[in-house]
Parts: sequence; structure tokens; C-alpha cells
Amino acid sequence: MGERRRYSRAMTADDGTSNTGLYRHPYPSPELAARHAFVELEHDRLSTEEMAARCTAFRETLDRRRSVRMFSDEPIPADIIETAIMAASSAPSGAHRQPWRFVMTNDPDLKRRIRLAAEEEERTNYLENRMNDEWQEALAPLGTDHHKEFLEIAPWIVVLFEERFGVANDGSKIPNYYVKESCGIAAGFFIAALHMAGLCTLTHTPTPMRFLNEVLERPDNERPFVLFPVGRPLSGTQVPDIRRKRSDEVIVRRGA
Ligand code: IYR
Repeated sequence: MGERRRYSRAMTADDGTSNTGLYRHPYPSPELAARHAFVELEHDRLSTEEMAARCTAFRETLDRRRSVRMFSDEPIPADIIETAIMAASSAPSGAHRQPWRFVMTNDPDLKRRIRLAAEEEERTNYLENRMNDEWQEALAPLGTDHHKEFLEIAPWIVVLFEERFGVANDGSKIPNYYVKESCGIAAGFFIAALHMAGLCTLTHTPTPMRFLNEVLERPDNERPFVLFPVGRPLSGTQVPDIRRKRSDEVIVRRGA
């Protein structure tokens, strides 16, 4: 509260959100607004009760999400995948560059090629110790191995490519910023959108993933970030009986 009083102007609305006097450096400044377009934020003000209810409902919904390794081969309409991708593409990104491309395919031949190439890499990871013993022990409870049949069985494969830099018409590079952070957030939005649609996925990183550029014919400025098989879970699918961290293990509160 003391912080607020330092700036003198009185509150101008009952709801406590209109006190422009809080800011000595309002955004946008008149100079900025003269040079770049701004629009007023569209925002629904919720009561504290509604806030709590919605947040809890969302948390409970997300808490039911699980990574799945056994998919049904039932077809899923392309437009549902596209909508989930556009939800992902609403993620914040460095300098609003949206440095991502989502390549989706339900083509059996492409899925097969991806499966075969992924299994070849993973065979080296698991059987020829490209992943060290410590790493393999960490994965033991998940029971992952070099078999990746789901890559052919799931109706869709979506590969999120990070756009390392943009390319101008004259071929010169346009830098992107915080590419990995941006793609990580977009991946999270995508996973959440799929879950809301009743679809399952696996955050899969067949390593190394460069083969995906070739199979999916993507240019060099794009690098595979995560591969997502997407579909309904096979009925009766089993998932590891793992627990998530409790709030006291993930939340640290400091200060008064
Ligand atoms: N890329 C391998 C290994 C793997 C690594 C981690 I860390 C996992 O959480 C799961 C798997 C694979 O996909 O099998």
C-alpha cells in the first residue's frame, strides 16, 4: 500500500484498476503511441471467487493430463489439430517473432519413415549407451526403449520446429530472440490445448532429431524442437503410477 501512496492521484474507479496515477511512466508513452499502434486490452474482470474457481478448475483439468505411449489409430480431423496449433501459436515469444513452425502429418509413408529413423537413433541411445547408465536408470520407471511404434499408429505426428532465425527476401538472416523459451511456452500451450480437446500426446525428442528436416522437407534455419504423436489413447492404456510434486515442493514464497 505504501508503494501506491507515493503517487498521489486518487483512485478513479470502484474496482481499483483505474488508478493511472500509480505510474509516472505510463505505457505507452505519447512518443511511442505516435510511432506504433496500440489498442486497449480486452479483459474480463473476474471476482476473486470466480478467479479462484476458474483457476482451480483449470488446475484440476491439467492435473488429469498424462503423457501417453499407446495410441488408438482412430482418425482425428485435421482442423482439430490445426486449432490446437493456433492455440499454441498464441504463446508469448521473444520480440513477438513467433519463432516456430508446426509441421503436421497423417501420411502413413511419412509416419513410417519418421518411426524408422527415430528407432534407429534410439537404438544407439539405448543399446549402444549414447545415453549413459545414470540417464538410463532415471528412465527405468518409465520403461521407455527404442521401440517407437506409436509414431506409426497415432493418427497425427506434429513436429514443432524452432525457427533459429528468419530469412529476408534477399536471403539475409533476421535474428530471433529467446527461441527456446518461446518454443517451450508454445509447446506447453499446444499440450494443454490437445488435452482440453480430449486428445493425448507424448513430448517426444528422438535424439538427434535432424532427420526430421529431411523427411519433412524443412529448411536449415528450422531445427526440430519436439515431436508430438497425437491421438486418442488406446483404451486401457497404462501410464506410470507417478506422483506430482506437492505445492510445498514447488512453491517458494518470500517476503512479508
Ligand atoms: N529420447 C529418448 C529418451 C528419453 C529421454 C527422456 I529425459 C525421457 O523423459 C524419455 C525418453 C526416447 O524418446 O526414448
